[in-house]
Amino acid sequence: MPSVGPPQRPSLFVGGTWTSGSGGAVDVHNPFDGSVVATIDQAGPDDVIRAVAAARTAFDTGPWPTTPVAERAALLRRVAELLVRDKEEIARVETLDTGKTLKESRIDVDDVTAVFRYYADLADKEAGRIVDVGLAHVVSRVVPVPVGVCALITPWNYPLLQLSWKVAPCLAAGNTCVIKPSEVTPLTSIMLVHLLEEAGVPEGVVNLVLGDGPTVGAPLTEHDDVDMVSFTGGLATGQAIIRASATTVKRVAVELGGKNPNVVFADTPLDLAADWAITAAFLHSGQVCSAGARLIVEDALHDELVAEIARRAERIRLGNGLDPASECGPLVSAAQLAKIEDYVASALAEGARLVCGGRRPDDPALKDGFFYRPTVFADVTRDMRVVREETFGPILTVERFTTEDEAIALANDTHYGLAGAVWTADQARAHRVASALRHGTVWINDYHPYVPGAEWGGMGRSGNGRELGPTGLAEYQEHKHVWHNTAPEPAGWFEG
Ligand code: TXE
Repeated sequence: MPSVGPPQRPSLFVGGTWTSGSGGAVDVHNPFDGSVVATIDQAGPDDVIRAVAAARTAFDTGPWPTTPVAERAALLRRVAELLVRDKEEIARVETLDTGKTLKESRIDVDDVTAVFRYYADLADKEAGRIVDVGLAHVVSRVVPVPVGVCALITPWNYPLLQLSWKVAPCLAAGNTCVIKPSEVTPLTSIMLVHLLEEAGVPEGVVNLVLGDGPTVGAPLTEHDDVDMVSFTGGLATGQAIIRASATTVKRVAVELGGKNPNVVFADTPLDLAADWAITAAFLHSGQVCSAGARLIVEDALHDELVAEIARRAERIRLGNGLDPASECGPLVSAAQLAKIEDYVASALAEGARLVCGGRRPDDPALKDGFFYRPTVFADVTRDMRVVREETFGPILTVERFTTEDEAIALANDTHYGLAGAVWTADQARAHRVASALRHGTVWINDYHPYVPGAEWGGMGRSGNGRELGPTGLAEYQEHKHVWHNTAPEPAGWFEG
């Protein structure tokens, strides 16, 4: 049945049944005006234990891990069809939950649909391989097998999209899972689980628990019966998850954000550079792990570009994500707004020059939302917190360079390494700089695009493992070697 409206209670999904949790119920609020969008159930520790047990049983007793890949792929394709059917409603709920514009939410649902299709196609082609060991009586096969029970823990900025990058390859590979969305934006994850159920996912294969990190996320990462944790979120949480996983030696894949350089050489047309600088930095109010938050500009273009960016940033229309006139919605929460205000205060205290923004909007229509004006700082230095740390909000810092080597050194001077871009009309230079950047994704004369077939992930403290592409499927597989001796003879090693 098509989805109508935000999801209703009961909202946990355990062992194929919708159930309320022992953690009570909470309201989910719209970051635009604080209104209640939905009321949902919260899991308690006992619900986490039940969900892991259901996933364990479904993995150990099947049939999902041994279901032919063509059937698993068919289920993913059915999910894609249901996403197409429910696109408008899911996009609307994503906007109510996150505050992002409806235009962006619609793109997210299209991207999610493409991800399900991509992994359906890829799973269909999974063949393993034969290794020729040069012995006529031996068959040596390497076969991909699922890892087991996977905990999929997701953040609030791209709730549905991030979940699809995990759950589609996880299921394609034959695993079972427990999904734990961000407590801040859980609604479209609940909707997606409804679609997975409608598409016919067997009992216990997909489980959903809702709640915060300490109560619901942490026990998942410590549980003996969870074989793998895939996590996208903040650096500190990722570090805690890696530590928690050590006891049971779980497989861990983490994507922990970035502090991404956007390098602009002076031969880039001013309009193009300014347009893409603000798109890179302020899309979704900068709450994007790959946001181009560090603009690094060649001297000759610096002053003119900063002035043009400020002119454009001042004109960005903030508003209700459901209003087609809005170009940017609010920040997701009061906590995120407070964090941004703190970064702005620290930048000013450390001597950065405020070029524009640096405050909440005056418009009384926005007073109930978590809005913050797009903010640009120039004359920053590399040791400032605002340059080193991920702010995850509408703050752009601008640094300048004279030589190509200097640009590269600045762009790589970060503990993170998720994404970056280089803008220049000189194609040879573009490729030299792109090769030198230690970042998981590098764009040349572009910013933000990604495709399901190309890997996504970080170097350094941006994380380990990859999502999307063939590697995004391999994360959820063990590669098992089966050696078959068709004519065994005594080893003759010991005399016996
Ligand atoms: O993320 P958390 P928060 C960055 C961004 C942001 C900061 C904090 O800089 O300002 O992180 O955001 C669950 N064990 N990113 O606090 O806490 C939590 O419930 C297991 C970058 O919202 O990392 C949620 O489901 N799980 C980022 C998820 O982890 C735990 C996207 C993410 O929340 C847990 C979002 C624990 N101990 C924020 N503690 C990106 N990489 O794109 C929390 N969680």
